[in-house]
Amino acid sequence: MNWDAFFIPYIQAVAELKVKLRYLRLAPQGAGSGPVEFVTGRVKSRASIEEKIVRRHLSEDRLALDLQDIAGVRIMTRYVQDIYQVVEILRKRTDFQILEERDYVMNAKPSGYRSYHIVIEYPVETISGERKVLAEIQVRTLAMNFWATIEHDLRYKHGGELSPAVAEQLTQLSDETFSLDQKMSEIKEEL
Ligand code: 0O2
Ligand code: 0O2
Repeated sequence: MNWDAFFIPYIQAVAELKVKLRYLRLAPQGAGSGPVEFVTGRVKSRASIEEKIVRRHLSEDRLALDLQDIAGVRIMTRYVQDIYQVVEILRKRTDFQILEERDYVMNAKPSGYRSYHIVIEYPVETISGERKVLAEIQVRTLAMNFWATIEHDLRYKHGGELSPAVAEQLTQLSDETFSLDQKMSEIKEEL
């Protein structure tokens, strides 16, 4: 497997999507701020891909089809309602095609994880012509990002597994974080 060549279209896709999606920080009228606070992106590491190949029994020549998040972009919003505004905006775009949507905002994962996931097919112009790659866009509030970042860090530092007691604590903290998000939304709606 030539990993350097494999990664090229994904590196390009992440770089392009970051530049394009960062414009959502601007308000539609061009003044003030839009629904987005900040945008980050990454190409999945080779080690992380190899770990997934083993865990999910994937075949190397089907990776581009079976792994939807080799290219990953994250859009952070301030309020919960802004997530849905961003999703609406993304649905109207013509520079990529949405293949799948997963709402883990209203349907949190058992861990407590919340985020809106959109899998897209994004065309990149390569030396050998157009190549469509899959990319995953995660849309979440700052609070959801705070929780997911810490939880991911703790889990990673403990070999991917947390004790049931710690996992339970984190799930409870996710509920508290979401309650904070909902209170902030209410204040915004009231003003
Ligand atoms: P700005 O306008 O200063 O925020 P790059 O593509 O090189 O710019 P890099 O190093 O690849 O960025 O990292 P990544 O993870 O894609 O994105 C990092 C961006 O997220 C940086 O923005 C950070 O400033 C921004 N960021 C991270 N945490 C926060 C946060 O809590 N609030 C805000 N507003 N931004 C955050 P840039 O690129 O420096 O642009
Ligand atoms: P990383 O390090 O973020 O790249 P699977 O990929 O099998 O776990 P599925 O259904 O294929 O699950 O994809 P899903 O659940 O739509 O998206 C998986 C990604 O969502 C993860 O990528 C994380 O980024 C995020 N995610 C999902 N569940 C959790 C969770 O409980 N905690 C945190 N912190 N993030 C979560 P990766 O590949 O696991 O990791």
